[in-house]
Amino acid sequence: MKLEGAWVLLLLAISVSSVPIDRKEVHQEVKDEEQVESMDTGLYYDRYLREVIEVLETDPHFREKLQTANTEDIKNGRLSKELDLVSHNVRTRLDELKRQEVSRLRMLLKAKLDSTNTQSLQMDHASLLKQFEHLDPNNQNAFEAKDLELLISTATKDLENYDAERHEEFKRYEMLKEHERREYLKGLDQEKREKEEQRMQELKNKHREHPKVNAPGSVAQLREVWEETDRLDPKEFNPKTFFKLHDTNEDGVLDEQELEALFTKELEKVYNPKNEEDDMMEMEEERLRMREHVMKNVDTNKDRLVSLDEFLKSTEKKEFNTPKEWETLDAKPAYTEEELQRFEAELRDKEEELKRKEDTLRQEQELLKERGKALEAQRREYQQAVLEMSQRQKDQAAAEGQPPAGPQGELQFRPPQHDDKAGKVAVVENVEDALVQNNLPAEPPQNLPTHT
Ligand SMILES: [Ca+2]
Ligand SMILES: [Ca+2]
Repeated sequence: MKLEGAWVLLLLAISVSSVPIDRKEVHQEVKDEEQVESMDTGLYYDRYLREVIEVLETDPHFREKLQTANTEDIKNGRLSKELDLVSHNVRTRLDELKRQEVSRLRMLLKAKLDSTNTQSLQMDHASLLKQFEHLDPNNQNAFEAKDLELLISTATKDLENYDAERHEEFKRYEMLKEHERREYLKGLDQEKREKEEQRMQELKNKHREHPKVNAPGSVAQLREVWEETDRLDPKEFNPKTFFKLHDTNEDGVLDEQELEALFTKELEKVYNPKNEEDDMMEMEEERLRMREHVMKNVDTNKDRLVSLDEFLKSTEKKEFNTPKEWETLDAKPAYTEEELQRFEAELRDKEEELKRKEDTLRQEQELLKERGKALEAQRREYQQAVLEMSQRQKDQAAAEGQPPAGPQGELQFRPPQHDDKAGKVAVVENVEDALVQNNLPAEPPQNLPTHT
């Protein structure tokens, strides 16, 4: 599972929260490191982000600044300025990380250009690198304050867009599923189609039959976790204890992962990986919706983390105690018919484009074959010409009573009546040399169609 929103600040905060002083804290540090390890922001530069943070936290000065920094300091770039004061050794390691990242991005660019068949011989790396916003492309060899600032701001922005992108991705997944279903049904005869349609409808109905799902974050939902997962007495339900129990990394806040873990019990009422009718992709979408619902109501300072204070305040609200049923995904379709039509049109366009590319390739192949044949014919013609020329030379030499010339034009005294063959070969070699020097076409003409 991905940690979409416990963004840079959290990563930074986790790193600094672990200064080993006594045994207990050493344990804590091990736990924190595991935590950082297990987190995946889902960003394509996730590894670079983590490594930069890891290196930065080895610097005592930066570490100290981090401990006193607040969200604003980090967001507005004030923290990045502290980079000028970190040790030389740390700077060198950061420079190295940046060079590695730039080199990785170059490889990505190259792979992308190769896949689109763009002529990449004159690739302008410096300007192409500008499309990556998480580092400063103007300076490819050193990690500067600007790099840290860009890394933090880009990661924050990207993580904020991440949920929206996930919803969009899910929608496309559902549309593709429906498209394939319709195509499959189209290919059947009427009798079979009706049977299949009925079978599919039954599965759909079966999926919809499930116990009622409690609204995430409501007292009913939390009590169920308390009772069935934590195995505690329902009469003793206590929000503060509940919070502490589920703050599994003990950093004082519930992050998105910890929150999402609370919904497993509810999700299991609807989704079972063993059932044909239950789609686990839908389960993950449902989990995301639940987390967003709770964050919207509970995370009042919008830092994508639930503090104890925010949590306790939410339990005092009226909605918390009013039992409400959660409307699951199957209640309404993820897309409209028009959206599906548009999606199918896009699919058709893509298919046609692929077909066009295939046709072009086939034509090129034909052209190459034809050219090969023409070259072969040309080669034979030259060979014939060479033979004829050598015969003429030989005849001429015989007529003049001279021995034929050697490869270097030297005289070779061999009476033609005794050693006919050797003389012929020597002359042939000579003529071939002459042909090459006269620049007769040895290469095919360079008018192959270019790739598009
Ligand atoms: Ca936590
Ligand atoms: Ca919060």
